[in-house]
Amino acid sequence: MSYIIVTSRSPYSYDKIRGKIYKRLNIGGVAIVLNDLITEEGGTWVCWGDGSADQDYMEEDNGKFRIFRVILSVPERRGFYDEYSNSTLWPLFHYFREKIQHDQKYFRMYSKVNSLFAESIKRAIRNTDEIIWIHDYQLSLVPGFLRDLGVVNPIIFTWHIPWVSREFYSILPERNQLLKSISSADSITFHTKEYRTNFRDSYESLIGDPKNLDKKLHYYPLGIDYKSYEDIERYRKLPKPMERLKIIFSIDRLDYTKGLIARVKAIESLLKTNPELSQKFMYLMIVTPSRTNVGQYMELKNELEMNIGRINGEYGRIGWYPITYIYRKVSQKTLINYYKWADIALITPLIDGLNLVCKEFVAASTKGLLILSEFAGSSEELKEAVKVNPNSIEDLSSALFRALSMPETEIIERLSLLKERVKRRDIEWWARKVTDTVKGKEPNA
Ligand code: GDG
Repeated sequence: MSYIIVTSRSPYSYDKIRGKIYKRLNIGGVAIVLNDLITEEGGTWVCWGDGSADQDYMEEDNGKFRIFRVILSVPERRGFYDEYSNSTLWPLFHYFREKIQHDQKYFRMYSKVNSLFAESIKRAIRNTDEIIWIHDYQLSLVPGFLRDLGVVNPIIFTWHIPWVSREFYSILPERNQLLKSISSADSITFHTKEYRTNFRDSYESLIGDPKNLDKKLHYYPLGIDYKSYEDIERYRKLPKPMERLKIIFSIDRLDYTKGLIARVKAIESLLKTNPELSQKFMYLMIVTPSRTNVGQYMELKNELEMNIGRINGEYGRIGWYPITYIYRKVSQKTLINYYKWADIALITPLIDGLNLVCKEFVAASTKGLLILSEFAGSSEELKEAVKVNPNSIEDLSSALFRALSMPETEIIERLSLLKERVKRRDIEWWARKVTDTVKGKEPNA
């Protein structure tokens, strides 16, 4: 069964630096399994060619599969990606009403770019059995454009972020266009039951009877490549001065949905109410640069760093700071090493479609405790984590206090139950579940 995978991000790009061409790999998370699937089954990957030399590789055959790249102009990139995708849809689908920006001209650009994707997909189709698998909120109008172009192939549309309640969704001026397009796919998959229900309710209140939709709507939480986290040995020992400290760890993209400010304030509150914990732990906070062209993200960086500076200034001692903050991307090997070092993973998004970091920590750790936000999509599955309301600094701080004094036997018991579930529902399980939803389906007449 051959596939046409459609994602906004490419599996790899080409950059030209001082006259030489370099290949840049973008593989991570979902892209790994999509790469495996298409390498095994064959097909075409349609994506945005964002590398500086990608225009020379618009239609490439790498021997395993083909890549068709959509090349965008600077205004197209801005309207499609920075503005409508990341300044309208992203805050809307994460309930950040005050951050939603809207401008018709950016929607027109988003729509134009989605139609460019649809045209590229149509050129890629070699027969009507090929399964077209489209991913995420940047490409919500693609299924509708494909049907308008007369494409009859089975289409799967996977939504990776939350789907909000019908009242909140109704804020979006283009609410009907998105719903109609997505529902022209043959299978629509979400990470949780709640997002599926919200989509159905939105459809019912804005478009009409959702009866015909019911058999198309599914929810399968995304899994991880479990073995790649479990099998890697810890390659560096904990540095000597850190050995006597409990390590609290987190890694997130710099994003206002991730609850970063409340988290550092919880560290402050923990030290304020429990001064005896001074010099007993270290919070290793890795924050990865993200969407640096969007103004709101840079404001958040300033606010976060001001808070960290203030807290370290107030509670630090010679040779010890409560928060070790790193603002840069780390290698996969280093990340797995940090997961293995950690006594506590503090994963507390205000809202998250799923959150893969908590699953990766569970796979890599042999001793750690997971503190997880109730509002992460993965919270439903990861029952043995210590659950917190990330909006309450008191709740976060008392969960940390409890975690720091939890008996080792309880931590290990929780971890082994979590491991069992994350291992069983891994990324292959997810891909199989999702693709099975259209297997054996006739092309649309
Ligand atoms: C969206 C949804 C949903 C991060 N920094 C580094 C690094 N990472 C890796 C993590 C993890 C991935 O990036 C982040 O995934 P999350 O799921 O935690 O969050 P989002 O990026 O917001 O993803 C989310 C996801 O889509 C998938 O559907 O779960 O809810 O928001 O894999 O490990 N990896 C390395 N260095 C870094 O600096 N190596």
